[in-house]
Amino acid sequence: MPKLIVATSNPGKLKEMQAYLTDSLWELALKPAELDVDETGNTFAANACLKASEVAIALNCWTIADDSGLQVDALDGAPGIYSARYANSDKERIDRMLRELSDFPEPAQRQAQFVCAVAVARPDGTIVAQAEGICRGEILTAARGVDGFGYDPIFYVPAKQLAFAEMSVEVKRSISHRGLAFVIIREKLAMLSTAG
Ligand code: ITT
Repeated sequence: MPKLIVATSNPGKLKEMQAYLTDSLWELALKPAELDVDETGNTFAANACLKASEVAIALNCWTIADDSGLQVDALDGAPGIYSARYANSDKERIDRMLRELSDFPEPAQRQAQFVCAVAVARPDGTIVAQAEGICRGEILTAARGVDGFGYDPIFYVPAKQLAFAEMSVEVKRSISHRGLAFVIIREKLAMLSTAG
């Protein structure tokens, strides 16, 4: 079974990525914590490619990376690729988001989407697979639920009538940005596993 490095330092993301890659014919391994990549790209896809490529070269291993974030319509798409840098902790990021939307109380004014770009690099750093997933929803006026990570307690999906943090792992996977991106990337990884 070929080895695949999962290039993330975010424990919540890591848990989902590992769950989505079980039975994928790849043996998963973690990126060393000290190996960090500067996210200098202008898009989710560019940053996912940078992370996958640089970690692949550093370790000489097949690598998968995810770049994701929240785009809020009323904030012209912010924080977007800067979602991790929006504040210093999940709680502070959520508090800042609720503060910035305090003048927009109606659900119609709080429309948003999560985006996830995934990239797979060969050991020489060449990108060999990419996928993107989007999940539309709205930003709640107060946190709800205890599951998930990051912005999950304030991201509500009307189709499920639940916040991400109120969903089971299976339900979040079936509709989330990351779940959708991984449906595509799993298919590509299945084809690549024979070449690994
Ligand atoms: P790596 O780059 O090491 O993977 P990171 O946390 O820096 O970890 P990103 O740059 O992609 O990752 O930033 C994504 C931000 O969006 C971060 O604050 C996440 O917590 C948040 N995020 C991404 N997917 C999410 C999800 O499914 N639910 C809640 N928050 C999410």
